[in-house]
Amino acid sequence: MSRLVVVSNRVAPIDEGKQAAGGLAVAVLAALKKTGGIWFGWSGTVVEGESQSEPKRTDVGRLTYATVDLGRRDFEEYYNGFANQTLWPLFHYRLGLISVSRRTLEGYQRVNRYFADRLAPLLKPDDMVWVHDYHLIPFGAQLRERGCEQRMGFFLHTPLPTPEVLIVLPNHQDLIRSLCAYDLVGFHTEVDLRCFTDYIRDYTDGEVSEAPDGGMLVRAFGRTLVARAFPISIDTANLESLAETASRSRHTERLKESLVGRRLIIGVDRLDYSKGLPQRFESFEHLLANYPEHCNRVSFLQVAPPSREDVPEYIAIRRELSELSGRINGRFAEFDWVPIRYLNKSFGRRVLAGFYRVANVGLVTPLRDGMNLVAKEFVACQNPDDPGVLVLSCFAGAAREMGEALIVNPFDTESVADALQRALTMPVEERRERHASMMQTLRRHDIGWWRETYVDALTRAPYR
Ligand code: GDG
Repeated sequence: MSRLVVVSNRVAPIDEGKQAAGGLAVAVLAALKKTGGIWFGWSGTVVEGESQSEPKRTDVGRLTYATVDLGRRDFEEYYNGFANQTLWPLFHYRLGLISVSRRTLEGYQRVNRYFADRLAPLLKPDDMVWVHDYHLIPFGAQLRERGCEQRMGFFLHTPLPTPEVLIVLPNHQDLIRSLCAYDLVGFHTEVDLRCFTDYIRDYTDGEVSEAPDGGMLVRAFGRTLVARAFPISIDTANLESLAETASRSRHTERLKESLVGRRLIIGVDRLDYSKGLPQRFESFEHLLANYPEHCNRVSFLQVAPPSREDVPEYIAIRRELSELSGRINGRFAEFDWVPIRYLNKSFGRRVLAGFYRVANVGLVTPLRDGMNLVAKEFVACQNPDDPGVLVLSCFAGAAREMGEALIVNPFDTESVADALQRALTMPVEERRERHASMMQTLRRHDIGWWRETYVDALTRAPYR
């Protein structure tokens, strides 16, 4: 069996006790544990001066972590700059938030070259290389330039926007050309896949046809590759049992006691403007204003650990949310009840599982999201006899698989309030039915299924 070499911007902390927050880290670790191999990427350390470290290798069982440090300028231009101030907002349809500069683009390309320089000597001819996410789109092409002919796959964890949005990027052609250096390009949904093939048809000389084993065969820029949707998922069985035991934990008990019989709505998100948090707070405000019977009867717990704290837009959204929660709490709070419990901190995986289990409603309303694992985690953690209701944005990739959730438009905050009202008053039979049906999907398509279908497809490369 070929060795799997996974490449991602950030390699999750080696100490598993330190819980990695973020869907990519959880999924990648699950994939590598099964097969063994190398996980290559940034260590998370920023050093003064240039990026020039040699990979630091740590072996844990059959898995080798190989990490390199980033110099301060590269961290600013590649990570904070092009990745998180250009590609992230663009891929999430936030054109008003993007900044475009040659300096950060050069930083992005420089770091992709640096990573390729450091990984190429570690590769064996039969390795399969699996590259993750928007930070590293040109990475495969860089490896090819260094003579690497291994099978190479890429998976995009964000949405891919329509060509009309993508072409806002000055180097859009280079970016798509470098995607075509891979043998297999994976997206979360058929919608993202269609955006890719539309671009190939409309903006290149390339051709697109059905691939015999699933997905689309793309011939473009002198290469042949398969592009296909692989909806990412969660470790369903593991979360089910985690939530079952966590329901009796001290944290869960404390949360229940603090509610003194009130219902609970929960949201869990990295603090990111793509997650629709201001609109979500306003939706909850509409619930209290339009359905006053919920005042002092329902609490909303929003867990939002800060992320990308050096990027100005993230500082701004944090300030906005503090003000908004303060204003709404000021308007509705009673001496014995605070409507919104807004927490800028993270919790352990087990604690979160217990919190999901206690909640009556999971409120997952991103304005745009590649998949959204929280939606799936919330469902997996419910008590099947008395499950909570998922209220889910139609703009999350997860909505395409979880049609039994209450699907909402997060921009339409009054109708989100109506959905919350429906969720809070839904009879138990209907809750059970919707939950059972979503669980069927999550058991069939769990993280193991995602890894295996992707790796299987990559094993069949090269495509001709
Ligand atoms: C990207 C894409 C795509 C969150 N807070 C805590 C915590 N988390 C965990 C959640 C979940 C993960 O982080 C977040 O995953 P999401 O999928 O919801 O969102 P992104 O971080 O934006 O992930 C997304 C994903 O990649 C995978 O491809 O679905 O669309 O944007 O697992 O539980 N975990 C812990 N404490 C927290 O406080 N332990």
